Amino acid sequence: MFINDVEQCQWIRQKFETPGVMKFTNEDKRTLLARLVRSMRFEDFLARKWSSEKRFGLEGCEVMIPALKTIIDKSSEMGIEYVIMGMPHRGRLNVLANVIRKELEQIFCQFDPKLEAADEGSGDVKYHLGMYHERINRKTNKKITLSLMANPSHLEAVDPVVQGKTKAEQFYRGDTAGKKVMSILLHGDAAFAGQGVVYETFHLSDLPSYTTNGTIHVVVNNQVCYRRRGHNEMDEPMFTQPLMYKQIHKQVPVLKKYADKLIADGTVTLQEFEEEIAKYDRICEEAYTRSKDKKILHIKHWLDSPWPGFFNADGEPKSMSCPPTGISEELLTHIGNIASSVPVEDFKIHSGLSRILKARSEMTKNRLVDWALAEYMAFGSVLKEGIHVRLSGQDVERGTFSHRHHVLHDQEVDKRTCVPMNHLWEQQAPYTVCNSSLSEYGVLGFELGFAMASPNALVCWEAQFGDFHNTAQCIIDQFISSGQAKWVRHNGIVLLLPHGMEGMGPEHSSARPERFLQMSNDDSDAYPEFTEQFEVSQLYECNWIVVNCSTPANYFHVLRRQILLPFRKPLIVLTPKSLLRHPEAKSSFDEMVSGTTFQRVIPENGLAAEAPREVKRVIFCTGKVYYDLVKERKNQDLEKQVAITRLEQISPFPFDLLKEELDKYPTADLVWCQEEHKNSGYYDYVKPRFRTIVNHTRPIWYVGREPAAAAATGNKNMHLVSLRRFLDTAFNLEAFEGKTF
Ligand SMILES: Cc1ncc(C[n+]2csc(CCOP(=O)(O)OP(=O)(O)O)c2C)c(N)n1
Repeated sequence: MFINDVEQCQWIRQKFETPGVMKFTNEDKRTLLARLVRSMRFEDFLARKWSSEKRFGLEGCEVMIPALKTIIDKSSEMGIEYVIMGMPHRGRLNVLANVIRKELEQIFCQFDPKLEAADEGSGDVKYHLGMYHERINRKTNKKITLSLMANPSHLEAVDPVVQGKTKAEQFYRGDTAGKKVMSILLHGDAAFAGQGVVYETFHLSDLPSYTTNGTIHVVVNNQVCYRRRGHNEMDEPMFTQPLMYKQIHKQVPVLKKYADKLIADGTVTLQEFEEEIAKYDRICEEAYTRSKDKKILHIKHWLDSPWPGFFNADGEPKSMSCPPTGISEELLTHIGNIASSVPVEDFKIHSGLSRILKARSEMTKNRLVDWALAEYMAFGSVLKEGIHVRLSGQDVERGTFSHRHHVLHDQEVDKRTCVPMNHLWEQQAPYTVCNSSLSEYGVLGFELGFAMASPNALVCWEAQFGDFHNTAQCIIDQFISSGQAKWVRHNGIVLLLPHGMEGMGPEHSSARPERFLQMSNDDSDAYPEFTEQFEVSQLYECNWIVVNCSTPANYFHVLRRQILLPFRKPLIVLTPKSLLRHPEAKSSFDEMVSGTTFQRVIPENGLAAEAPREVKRVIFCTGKVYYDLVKERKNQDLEKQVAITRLEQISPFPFDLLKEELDKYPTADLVWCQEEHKNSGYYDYVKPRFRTIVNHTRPIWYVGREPAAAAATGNKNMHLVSLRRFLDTAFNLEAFEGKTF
């Protein structure tokens, strides 16, 4: 091991190399033996009862259990109240049983294939589930909370999630030095060495808004210990490692070795040792008998982050309504004024920034917002309601497109900064805006973990450009899209993904909305029943919400709705780039004041809507292409003939509002127009759903770019030619004449 810090080297010398430092008292030895008994006999018990089940046993490294228990004892002694753990499958049931102390019958009944699941969702295998438990630490007699986080098979993916949750627990307790909450991460040696996310997670350790002030890493190292049964109990390691496994089979188990030693030196008697074994075996047998009485499996009993008080006693949302998201004119003006000012004395900002703040001030006076100001108002208003807001990602403080400027930098005093959002009111929740390290997998995992700790925080992660989210794909697939289905765990994280075809090349263009939509769980073929609660129940049923707002006001509303809903769902927002400065992409306060709401669909409201029977075509679209379409329609003088309706919430699909829109134009042909290539964007998602609404009686024609392998062209001219071509088709009212569908 190479460490170039003298202080750290001295620490290791003192703690590990001082002669006699590893000596145990007799009491320590007896405790160690009793813990080894539990560790080994638990594995033996499972092996006896369920010999043909995969358990990912700990055999060969049983000492992990006493080691973890010692770490926890010592931490409790030093004042730790909460330990958050992440680990792979090997030895996990043993950790649950003997470290966290989950009731054994709850573990054993997971082996019963006949038990029905009581909770919604599709569940997960037992060695992935999480756990939360408050107990008294026997050594210190102090209360300690232990939580093991649910995780997917993907080794090490849970590491940043554990860190994020740990940071959040520290943050909400004001534990700035990490003296009360800590994390322990367990690793296999191969995964620890090979998985890049381990290093992405380490990398966060020195950043103020990400540090957890140190983590204990335990590497289960098969170069030192061994796996008696190979990867799992169904494996035959002799196939590939015959000589090594001949040696392994000859190994005397550590419990026997240690017991023999302690019996020989008189620390325990053989009888005491045998009684300890008999006692634990009896505990297992009794729990096994009790587990037989269980009729139903409750995955909710395996939650690693319960949110006390957020749901009702049955674990249901306290209401089923979308609260109003508009706010008073006075609040809008107040936030607008702070957003345009420098709320501390003697602080010199850059002249370019002065211009931006001046423009904000003008907008506020004129009762207008652009994207940045709408976001300011959304965040600022929820802070007033006591909701912590955290925005994390690369360069988020300034904003990749230099539009946000949430942190002001004094031009004359180095490192002097000011966050006006934290100066809104005397009494407000804190706003955390933090530039992350250059990582997506690690940072998105971290924010997801942060969002898990409390339902009363709006946690947003912004990708520098939307396409970079794919280096965090594992967090999206394994946790965000499916976390609730697998682990009944809600999460309200917001992903802000800059998206749009601006002729900037194959990268930086697409946040790949098609991938999010493909993973959305709403049924394309089922015509839903439009009850009064349709809008909110659709949100409750879905696995995540995907939106692409075309106006700042709608972005404001969707951010507020996210935190005001009585349940939590991940929100994927395709955010704009050029629209950030587009003169038309502004909203009036009128669209944000009390009484206004998020518009899932923005129907045509111009000339075409006045005489719908005269309309020849309805173009449905989402996001930025709307502005290109409106301009082109005006150029071609087709405002009476062509209606343009915007889909703002793409998933869950607003069947109800689109049905109204389709019914309104019974004789028009229907077009879906997108700027993305045909095999990307939204088309594959919206097409079957539109067809379901019209019961397959009317076609929905495609207008947009051809299918392509790369997300966008690298040639600016080709970009403009293809834009011209599809705009021409969109307004060619004969384009689909005589075509069959
Ligand atoms: C990201 C990922 N890739 C591959 C696998 C498949 N896999 C499961 S266990 C394992 C070996 C892990 O070895 P090690 O980290 O040394 O842990 P051990 O099982 O030896 O305790 C592999 C490759 C996985 N679960 N996750």
